[in-house]
Amino acid sequence: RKSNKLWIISAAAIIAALIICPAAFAKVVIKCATSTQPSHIYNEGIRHMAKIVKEKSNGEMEIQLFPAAQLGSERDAVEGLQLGTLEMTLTSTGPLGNFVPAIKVFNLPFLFTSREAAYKVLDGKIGDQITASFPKIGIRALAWVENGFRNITNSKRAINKPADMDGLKIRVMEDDLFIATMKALGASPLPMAFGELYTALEQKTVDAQENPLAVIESSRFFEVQKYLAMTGHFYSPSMILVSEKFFKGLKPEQQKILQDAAFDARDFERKLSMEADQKLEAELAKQGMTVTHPDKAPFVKAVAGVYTNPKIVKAIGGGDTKKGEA
Ligand code: EAX
Repeated sequence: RKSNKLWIISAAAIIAALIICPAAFAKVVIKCATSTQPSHIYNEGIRHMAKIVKEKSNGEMEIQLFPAAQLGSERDAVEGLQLGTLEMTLTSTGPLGNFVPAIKVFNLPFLFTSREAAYKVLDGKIGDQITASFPKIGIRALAWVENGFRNITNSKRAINKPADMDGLKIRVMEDDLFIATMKALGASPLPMAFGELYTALEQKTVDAQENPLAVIESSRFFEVQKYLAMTGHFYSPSMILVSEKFFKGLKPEQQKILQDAAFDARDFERKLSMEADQKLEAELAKQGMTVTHPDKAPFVKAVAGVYTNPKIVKAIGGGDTKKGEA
């Protein structure tokens, strides 16, 4: 008798729990990998997105953030999405040209002179066409976010003109356009994953690197780099990406929650990026960096050949890569 009653009570309790709180029984865990340090704007953007997703799904969906390349490089993350071993990443376009060649177009130096111009293209027809081509490679592109305008740091000398770049060993992201650009400026580029960069600078494997101020500050490159030149030579877009396999397995309402939250995170993150540019130059100077503002015209002139280099043109068109299909 007693055990029968207990059984009924516990069954009722489980049913009640399922009605009140189905999330406890059907949780969607979304692991998200980034390569930058926890305080960087990417991770602020993802935490913002995680909060919205949690609220909108009544706790049914949870984004778990793994920053600082804990789960591997940006390239590893992209491959993880394709395999379905990782659900989500926020990555720069650095490694993406190896998967979707059309992305390389955004790796051209001095392509955008303002954020507004970049947003117009990325959030418009061209950006949409590129994101629409991602499912073919097993990835869903949710939104264009931002890394920002890249500036050059080094441990050797102040940079005021292209000639000051001569012979500098500079780490670049893994794409032929970055290599071609730095060669055109007279430097010796070395492609390397971001996670290895601080140590490479510290041990002087390379003299220089280039990144937006928000990355330079959050990764504490000021500890190992003395000079900062505000060249703004690349506008570096980034993307919020999820595994297509994972996305397809979600309910339509869950897909919508994720997509809407990504757009919200995009606007939030871009604002942080803009604010970082406004305040971090002074902060980095305070940390001991010598900041220069080179005249950009000679730099623009020096890299003009990158736009007409037949190999580069072919690569952007998709003819020079192994895996891409766009
Ligand atoms: O995406 O590799 C880089 O320099 C990137 O700017 C960084 O990982 C942020």
